[in-house]
Amino acid sequence: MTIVTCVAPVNMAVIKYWGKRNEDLILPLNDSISATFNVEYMRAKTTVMASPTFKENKIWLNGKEESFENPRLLHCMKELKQRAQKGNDVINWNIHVCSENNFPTAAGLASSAAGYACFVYAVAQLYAVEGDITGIARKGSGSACRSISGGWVQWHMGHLNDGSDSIATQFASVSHWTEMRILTLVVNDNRKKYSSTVGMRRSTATSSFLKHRADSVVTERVLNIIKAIKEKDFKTFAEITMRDSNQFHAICLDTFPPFMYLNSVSMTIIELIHAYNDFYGTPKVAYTFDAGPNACLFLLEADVPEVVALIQHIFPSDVAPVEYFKGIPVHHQN
Ligand code: 2P0
Repeated sequence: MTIVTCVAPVNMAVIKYWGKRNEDLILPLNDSISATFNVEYMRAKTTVMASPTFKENKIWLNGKEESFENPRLLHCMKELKQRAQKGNDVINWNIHVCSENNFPTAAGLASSAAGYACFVYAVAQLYAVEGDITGIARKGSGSACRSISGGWVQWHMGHLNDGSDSIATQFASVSHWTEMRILTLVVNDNRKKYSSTVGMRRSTATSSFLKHRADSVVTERVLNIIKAIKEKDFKTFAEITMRDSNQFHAICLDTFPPFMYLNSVSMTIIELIHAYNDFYGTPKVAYTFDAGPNACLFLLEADVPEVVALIQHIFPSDVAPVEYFKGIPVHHQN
């Protein structure tokens, strides 16, 4: 028997991926940019065992057995086997996979990203796959390609029909902006009503705002936010991050029929952050929300104590909108 265990971090997009131009290959309508969390705080952990005695492939997610006959899982397996080192017997053995997250699954906290990144990374180790594997992780879940590298990552939409240039690359390392912190505010850890896959399919089919975003907005934003991150220009970074989150949620409302991931607590957080930034006359905190009501706040280390105190004052524990609350340095380990 051969066993490999890996951990992969959650990533949080500051320029959002929303909409595909090819559903089978999971090719996005636009580039996206993300920060990778510290793997000690929010991560998936996956153990893959391969044995010639296993009669079939099996997978358990957070202790519950799930079907291995999942087209995305099978797609990743097929590619990993094609890329495996020749003469490696392990690829002919069945595998058992156990994966668990240390944060709410499917509550808009990028659980599928960390999960697929970890699965692909672990099986790639088992099969001694060399070279880029972000394109394989992408076929499990689009955003998973951004959880293979640490630090600050760009997922290039690519332009080739076969998707071979739709990969993720790191453009700034973990140690580049050491003062950066992320606070995660868990407003609600229920499973979301509309999965990202279904939501973005509906938006792609019905939202003219999404088309405008992909054609005329994102390219410039990507260039500007990369420059801001490289220059540690928090003001520009914060403004682009908040605008891009807002545009993504506006597209959800522009979808027909519309849907909304934010709730009233999310909206209160948005108003609070703008009031706080207005008080200082400059952005001190940037919010961003994925496909759920939970907030991610980006801020600099020196401002963490005051912002934590403010959040705890506005949302006292009896209301408890904040269940998971930690200063998270942007960081990554394999
Ligand atoms: C992102 N999200 O950039 C955006 C922002 C959610 C909102 O990537 O269909 O779970 O598996 O490719 O990767 C969630 O999308 O969707 C996502 P699929 P995925 O992080």
